[in-house]
Amino acid sequence: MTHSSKKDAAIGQGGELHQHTSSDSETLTTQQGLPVADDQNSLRVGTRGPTLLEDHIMREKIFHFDHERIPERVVHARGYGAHGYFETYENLNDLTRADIFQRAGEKTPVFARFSTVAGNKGSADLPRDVRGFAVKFYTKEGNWDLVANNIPVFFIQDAIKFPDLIHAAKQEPDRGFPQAQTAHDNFWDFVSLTPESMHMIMWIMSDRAIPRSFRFMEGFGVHTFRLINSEGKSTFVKFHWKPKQGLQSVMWNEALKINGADPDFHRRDLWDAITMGDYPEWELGLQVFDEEFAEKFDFDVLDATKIIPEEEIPVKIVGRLVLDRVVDNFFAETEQVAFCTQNIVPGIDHSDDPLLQGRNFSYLDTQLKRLGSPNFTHIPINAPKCPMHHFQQDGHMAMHNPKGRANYEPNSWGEKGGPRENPAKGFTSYAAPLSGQKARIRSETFADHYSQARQFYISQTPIEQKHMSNALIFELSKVERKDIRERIVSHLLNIDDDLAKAVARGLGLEALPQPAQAAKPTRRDLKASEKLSILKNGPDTFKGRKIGILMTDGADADIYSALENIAKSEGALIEVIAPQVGGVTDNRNTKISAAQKVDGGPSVLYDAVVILTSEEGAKNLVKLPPAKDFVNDAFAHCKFIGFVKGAEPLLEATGVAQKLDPGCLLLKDEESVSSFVKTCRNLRFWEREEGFVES
Ligand code: HDE
Repeated sequence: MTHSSKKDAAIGQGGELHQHTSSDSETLTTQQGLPVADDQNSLRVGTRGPTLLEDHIMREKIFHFDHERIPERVVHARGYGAHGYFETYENLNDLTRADIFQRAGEKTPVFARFSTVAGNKGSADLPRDVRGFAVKFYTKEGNWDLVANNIPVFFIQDAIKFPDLIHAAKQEPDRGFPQAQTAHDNFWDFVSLTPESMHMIMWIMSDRAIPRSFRFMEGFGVHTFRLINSEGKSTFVKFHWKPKQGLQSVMWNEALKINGADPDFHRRDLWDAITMGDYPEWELGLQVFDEEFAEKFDFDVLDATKIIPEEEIPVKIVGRLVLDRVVDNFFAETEQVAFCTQNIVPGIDHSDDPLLQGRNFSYLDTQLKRLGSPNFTHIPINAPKCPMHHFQQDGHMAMHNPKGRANYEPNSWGEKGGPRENPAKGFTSYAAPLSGQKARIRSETFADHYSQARQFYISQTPIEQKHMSNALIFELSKVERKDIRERIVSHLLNIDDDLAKAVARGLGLEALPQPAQAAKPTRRDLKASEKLSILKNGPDTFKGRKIGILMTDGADADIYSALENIAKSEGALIEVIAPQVGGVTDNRNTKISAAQKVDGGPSVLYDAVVILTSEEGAKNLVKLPPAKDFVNDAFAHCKFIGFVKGAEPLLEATGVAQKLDPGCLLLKDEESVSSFVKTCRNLRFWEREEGFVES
């Protein structure tokens, strides 16, 4: 659409002056296609009289507006999506007949949506929460939805507990708050009475629950699924997504501040990365195992509160997901996309995991409520991209309606009678032999709730362990009832003594409670698993990360251009923060525009920072509290700080000059800038963390 800049002043029917733009764009119409002459004034009697009910143009416009909202998702309401493709690395026909895995190099279109779980649609991006990682593959044999999370286990073992879990996690029903957080009595009350949640509690109290962005987190299908090959042979599988960008999280104090500074931090990050051509990628990994392994494994592979350590079953990488296109319209795509765990394709099948079985009911059911019609598959984002032929018909908003006389099967209309079933090509469920009594029971093999929780804890680095105890102390300090706090500590005693003691100390408990009674002997000491730690699996590059450069007039032009070039060759971004968004003039009299005014670009929005000021400029920044916060926060959040000599007045005023450490690097020439950017690959200077003593 083109817009001419020619503006005309016109007198509306009511006599008031308004501006309109004359252009060669299309004529504005109503939904019925009626050309609109005046979109500024409703139809009324006289210049100041009542509006007429007859004004169908105004009524249509307001009627439509009144109905713009659809119900938000009951969980995972806040999310952000993007388009891309999945590229198959190799033919997997020995494992599965799924069409998507047959041809190396083939690309299948996908739509992915990332989300938080507990918060409402308008909440912030960085609460402590699980992240959804849902991918719809538009395969040639139907849509396959891998509706995953960024944590490989779940809180509960049986779907019947899901409404209780979610009620407890979301706002308390009388007061309607707190929003988007689990730091309240109801959540901790429920989990303290649900020991099976303890493994998941370890994960959500870790930094996994505050990812740096969607691009830097893993995804997990959680349940065991089945792969079926063309001979009908079944192999169990767990699905993994591994980010090519490496794992990264933020610190809790940082997350709290990011939510204020930029509640859209994660969605903006995804949007920016894709629109700048830095397409995020994940590799799809499979953990495949047979019945024999399932039998001898320490835990039940149908129990969604358990993982299979990668050391026991390595992850086989079979393809990659690339997100390379942002949405054209948030509502049409991200909001209306409907993932259903029941959407599987020939060659993939469900297992008997009771959580998965419940999900298979819930997703279809919830889409009907949310999208209002069983025809939600007619919405383009949900429609398969392969041919579809069926006899389902009518219903609200039916968009694809069959032609011809036959709308049932079998029929004897010959070729005109429409599609026929195809036993050779069609989906068949794996013929698992089953028997048993009908009863509401849970298998004994689901009973050990603590061993893997402990395994997760001991697999973390000391810094990560400290973040976990701090997270528990933070959350439980928001819990009003002491008995609930104590009940959690009694579970922690079944996981790790030091953790339980640290949390009890942090809560000011006078004495340790008795360990929680456990159905199974606790503390089976499992081997630590390297893959469970974020810090042990960080990136070896600073690619895709962002350096915030706090600049003033008179800044050193050479250092700036070195930063610009070296960051670019690393694949990292720089962003200038200045006292005014108009920018600064460097010491060569060149104007450098700023992306942020200093109070709009706090250091929490960057992975590393540089203080690039003249001495005069630094003295002026001392008078701006947000400039001091910029430095103080960067230091407190263990970020690498590059600075020039001129920055000293600001470093002194913040007290950072007095505690400079190897994470603070003086930038004086191209070489020092280069080693600063290389150092940034470590992401944080953790040794600085306040009160942290390496054990
Ligand atoms: Fe979901 N979940 N869930 N969930 N879930 C939904 O479906 C449900 C579970 C997950 O971006 C809902 O369309 C039950 C595990 C994601 O649109 C709903 C149970 C995992 C998304 C629902 C679970 C997930 C949802 C709400 C326990 C990780 C967002 C809106 C039995 C493997 C998808 C919707 C998107 C969404 C039910 C547990 C992942 C109500 C009953 C485990 C990523 O159907």
